[in-house]
Amino acid sequence: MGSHIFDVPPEGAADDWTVPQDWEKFTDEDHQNWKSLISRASDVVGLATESFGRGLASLGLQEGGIPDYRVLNPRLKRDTGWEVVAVPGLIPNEPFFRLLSQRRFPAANFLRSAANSDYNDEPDMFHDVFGHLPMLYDRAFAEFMVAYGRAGLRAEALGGSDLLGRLYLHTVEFGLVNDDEGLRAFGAGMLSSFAETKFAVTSPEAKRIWFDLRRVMLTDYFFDEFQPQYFVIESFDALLEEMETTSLKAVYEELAGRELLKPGEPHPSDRVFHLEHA
Ligand code: HBI
Ligand code: FE
Repeated sequence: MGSHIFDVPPEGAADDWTVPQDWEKFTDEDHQNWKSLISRASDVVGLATESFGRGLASLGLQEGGIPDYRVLNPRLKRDTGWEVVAVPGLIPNEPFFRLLSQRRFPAANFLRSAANSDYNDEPDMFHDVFGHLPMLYDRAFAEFMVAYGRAGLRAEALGGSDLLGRLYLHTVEFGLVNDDEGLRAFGAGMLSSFAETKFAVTSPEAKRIWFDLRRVMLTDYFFDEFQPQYFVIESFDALLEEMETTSLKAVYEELAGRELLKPGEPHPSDRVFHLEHA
């Protein structure tokens, strides 16, 4: 597992766990590393939902090297109402959920090394800034993220944190959407890996199941290999609507103690998504 995992705020962190991005600390090598990551990743735009490409372009992420959050924020705020804040890595649930509920996206302040540019087992600045930020350009998705943060703050007391965490994983990290252009990717963990995006969106070998809230909350996952199944939402409006109209407290109670489905394990209620229906 990665080394940037914190349960106590590191030196220099504020009460909300944010740290200065300290953009000046990045070396020419870091900027080159960012440029090579971004240049390869532009292949995913054609496989991603429209708002991802719009966000990428509007944020100008493909120009220059590592973006300075002080330069990104006025544009991000104007376009989406969100801002990006630097955090030292994976932070505890409470500050994470609180930041999302405040439309402050927590992005790591370190970049993966060029050595393991293909995959890394913890969110770094490339995963956060390239994978997550452009998706905030979809209004319904951005509102879903706020609703998710608010739900997260309540979930701890209701014993629903793990269930909610799997909802996030199977949508915000590895979700697919069947939108006007057809089947497209929107999950950040997927979009920061061209190979997995290509597989999930185009391969006849990939297993795709229509999204079902309870099903995803009970589905375990891998974090170090391709997901053995992907969930397809019908739209961001539908995902937001479900988040805003479902009593999560009742769902947590209904699912408490239920055995998890292993990654890739089928369930009798699964509605298979057929690629030819895209
Ligand atoms: N959950 N508690 C917690 N803390 C994090 O930093 C965190 C998370 N879930 C997902 C997540 N980070 C990643 O998606 C980052 O890319 C934001
Ligand atoms: Fe992430």
